[in-house]
Amino acid sequence: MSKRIESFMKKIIEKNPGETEFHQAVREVIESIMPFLEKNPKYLEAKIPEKIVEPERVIMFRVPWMDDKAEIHVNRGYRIEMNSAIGPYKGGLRFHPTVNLGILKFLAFEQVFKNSLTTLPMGGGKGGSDFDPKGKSDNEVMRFCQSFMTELSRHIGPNTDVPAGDIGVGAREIGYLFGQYKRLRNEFTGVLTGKGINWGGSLIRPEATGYGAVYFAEEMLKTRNDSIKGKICAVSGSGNVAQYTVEKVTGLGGKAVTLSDSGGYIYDEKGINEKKLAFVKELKNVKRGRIKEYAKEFNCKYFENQRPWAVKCDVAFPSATQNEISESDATKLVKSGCICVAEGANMPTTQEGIKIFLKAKILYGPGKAANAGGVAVSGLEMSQNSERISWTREEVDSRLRNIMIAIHATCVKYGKEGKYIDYVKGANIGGFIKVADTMLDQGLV
Ligand code: NDP
Ligand code: 2IT
Repeated sequence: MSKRIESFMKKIIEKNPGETEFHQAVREVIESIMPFLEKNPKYLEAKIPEKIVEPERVIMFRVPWMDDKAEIHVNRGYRIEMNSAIGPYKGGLRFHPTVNLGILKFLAFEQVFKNSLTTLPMGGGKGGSDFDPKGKSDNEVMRFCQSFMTELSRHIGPNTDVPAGDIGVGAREIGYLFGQYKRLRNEFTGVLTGKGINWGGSLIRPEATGYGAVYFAEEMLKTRNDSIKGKICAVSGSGNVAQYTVEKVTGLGGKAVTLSDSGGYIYDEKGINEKKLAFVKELKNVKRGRIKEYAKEFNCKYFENQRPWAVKCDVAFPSATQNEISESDATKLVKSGCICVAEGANMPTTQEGIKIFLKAKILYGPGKAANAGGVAVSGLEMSQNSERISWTREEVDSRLRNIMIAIHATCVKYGKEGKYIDYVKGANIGGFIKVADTMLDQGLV
């Protein structure tokens, strides 16, 4: 590996101690764009790589709240405002006990490239808290969201920073957060995306990440004259992204056979059809139960504390969390005949796992390209809010599809190596150029 990469990474590690996920995300990008940077020294001279890894601003704050028994709890809240070159900071909020600065910085960093790829004018950001919504009542979640927004509200705005959902933040949480923002500011604006349909939300936003990941897989398969139709698909997670991935896979004639949560995975050989998916939506979004209950309901296998990558599949859609595909999982997938991986989650594959996919020359679509559909439709929600109008499902879905096709084309443009398309390189260079050129245009900021 080039000396320049190693000395760059050494500084990153020294300056951001212990932030292993952030180091991992930066390394992936810097390794794949360095040959391009060396051919285009203007970016190196202007120190764009050094600037792009340094958040414009990091906000960290106390979030005190009271549970139903009047006991007081204190969580930590964050917002990473990473890069605003091409538009307001944009990116989700994650509520999960594992949340820390390093994880949110990796997510904010990836978001900058992802948002650039969408073709829409959005900068990158990410935020959240180490709050665990599991086992909390609706009232507890509401009080937490109100306290979180009380501080966050002074840092965000429809033209400044526009948060949305991520792990542990869905329709319910966005509602509570929006209500509190409106109350504090006395303003009805598009300050958050993923809003309810009655109060400024966009049709297709709930579906967008999952549908987009499947559209992206379809584009990848098309390069080999193939399609999702008839494909056995392994999906991990059972939240927002996983649910709508399964819905679109089924809609396009594929067969989704797995779903998971932090307890384990279910394997339904017959396929997760529409009726079974309706059960999952009710189980996860309303009852907030465990995926294990699916196995009982539909009499299929449940594997405790395991991930679904040992199952024989043609296409894999990791849609739970970071680093859920290890080197040995990747090896299993390739050996069992998996030809395509489209990442619904952010950075679900370890660096060693990615090397296995690239070496095997399977179709590997990294998260910042494959899961960009969610934030893309968030961008469309912002446009509709600005105009105070709402588009039909068909209009939004067709824009989403065209955006995923455009992202795929960008990956091909910058990632083609002979007959093979390196989507990692394509997404990283494609995402970088627009942001870097804009940073050059805007001077030393
Ligand atoms: P949800 O909270 O709706 O669902 C998350 C799912 O992943 C749950 O099934 C959860 O299981 C599982 N999960 C979370 N953490 C872990 C873990 N440490 N180990 C095992 N399973 C875990 O989140 P989303 O579906 O919104 O997000 C899933 C992924 O997609 C994340 O990586 C997110 O960053 C990414 N993403 C989301 C977008 C969106 O629009 N929502 C857009 C782009 C990417 P359990 O309930 O047991 O915790
Ligand atoms: O990782 C992501 O792209 C998201 N969680 C969605 C962000 C958004 O602003 O819709």
